Amino acid sequence: MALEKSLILLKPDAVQRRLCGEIISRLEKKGLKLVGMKMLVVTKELAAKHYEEHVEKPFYPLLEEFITSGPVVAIVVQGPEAVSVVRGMMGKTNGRESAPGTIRGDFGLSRQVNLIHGSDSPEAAARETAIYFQPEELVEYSSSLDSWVC
Ligand code: RTP
Ligand code: MG
Repeated sequence: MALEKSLILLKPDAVQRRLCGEIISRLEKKGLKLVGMKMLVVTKELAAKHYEEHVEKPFYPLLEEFITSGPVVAIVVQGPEAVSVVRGMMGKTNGRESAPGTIRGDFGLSRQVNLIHGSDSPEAAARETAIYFQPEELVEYSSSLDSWVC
């Protein structure tokens, strides 16, 4: 069982719809530990770095417009197999196809405006975390809950 970190963005629609608390609450209740969090507006340059795999795709202009349209909350969570755990909690990309019980399945109907980003591999998590956070902005702490929820 690998202890992993995952980089999460609560996208502009989550902020605009006042769903950040709800989503963070789900992550915390699952047992994931918050080890970094900040609010920022994603610039076009940052968007291109983050979504470098998509820059040449036909949907990128819309993705860029959406992700830079307002503030986001960037979060780093830590936990056992955190990357796949978070991806499971997010649901499929398209909210219409996401299962009930997932974040996108419960709160969204869109393929693009879909509330949350989560790293899709530990390597992506390391790359994306370095885009949004300086090393000193991440915290390390032990918690008595660790042994109960992991
Ligand atoms: P994310 O990277 O944001 O966690 O989402 P994902 O893995 O579920 O989906 P991905 O294929 O990586 O796409 C990145 C984001 O681009 C937008 N998108 N729009 N209009 C479209 O066809 C389309 N496809 C993707 C979504 O915001 C998606 O989350
Ligand atoms: Mg992705």
